[in-house]
Amino acid sequence: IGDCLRGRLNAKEGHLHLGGINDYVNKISNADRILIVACGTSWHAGLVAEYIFEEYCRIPVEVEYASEFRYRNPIVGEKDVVIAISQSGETADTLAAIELAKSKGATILGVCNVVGASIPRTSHAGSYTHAGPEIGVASTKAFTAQISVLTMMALMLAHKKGSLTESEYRKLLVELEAVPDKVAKCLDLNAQIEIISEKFKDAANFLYLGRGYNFPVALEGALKLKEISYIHAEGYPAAEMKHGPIALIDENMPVVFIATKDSSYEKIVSNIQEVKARKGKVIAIVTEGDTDIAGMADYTVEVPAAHESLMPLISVIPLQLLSYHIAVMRGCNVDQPRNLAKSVTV
Ligand code: F1P
Repeated sequence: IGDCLRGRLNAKEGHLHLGGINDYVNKISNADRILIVACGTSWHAGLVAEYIFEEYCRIPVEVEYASEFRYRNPIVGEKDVVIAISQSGETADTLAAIELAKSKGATILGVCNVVGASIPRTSHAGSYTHAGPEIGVASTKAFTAQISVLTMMALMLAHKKGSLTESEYRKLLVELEAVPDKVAKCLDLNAQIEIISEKFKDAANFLYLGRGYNFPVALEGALKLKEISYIHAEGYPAAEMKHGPIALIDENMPVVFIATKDSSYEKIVSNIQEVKARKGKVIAIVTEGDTDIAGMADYTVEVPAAHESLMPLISVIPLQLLSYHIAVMRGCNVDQPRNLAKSVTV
């Protein structure tokens, strides 16, 4: 676990350093719940964190859009721990949400890219991502860096709390250390994804579907496409497809499935069959060597196998590349998309 979480630096409110979470382990372990507040891509990272914290730490987690939370009259108290996730550290809604939670006595942990930004300064503790600010507007490395940090926090907490055994903890750390090489392998998929992008660059709509840990990845894939290529895209939990989006599916609808081998694999395979039965065009992100889905989907992109809780770090990469290539082919400025601000401060 990185220096950022060892709590070597003294966390003090209003200071540059976030100081890790060491001093807050008891507080978090005894919290009534963890409340995650964020916007946009950071909110999607928060959803992944919800699954991870609940799985390993067995603490209830709620994920709220900061922009909703701040304007209602939420029930927050001293036994709540709030995690604020923000690339820029300046997002006005996230800042207002944590000020509100703080005024009610909650403990605030920041997860942020930009050192010394307003959100880390307002937080009691937390961690920088150590990834540096995004160069462009749309968050990409922030998503993976935020999830990495939140995963490290959850594993450390679960280990200290005893909800993960020593051997499970060690095994997950080894899996986590293997992630960078797997991400590098995903970047080698670039040429293949460029070819797929060419086929779909003129689509009017896209649907992204995933289950479990890959559900937030579906949301993030859709958001990236919207943000930089201006194609309407929706992300949905695959199991919810039958409650509405299935009506949209015909031969003109590209459906991106994030269908890596995990505990919901069989179910997502049947969702792919449902889409194919309605002539939808399926692009599937699958685990290396998966020939079953390859026989059904129009296009498959193979990513390295990983523990299911770490898969978002890997499965999001081909989706980011897909959005990038489609945007470039449509002549969009991927670094400075229209109407978007790098940090939304009002
Ligand atoms: C949140 C966010 C980004 C998005 C865009 C607008 O920012 O919604 O996810 O890509 O740049 O802002 P932040 O709180 O993570 O800085």
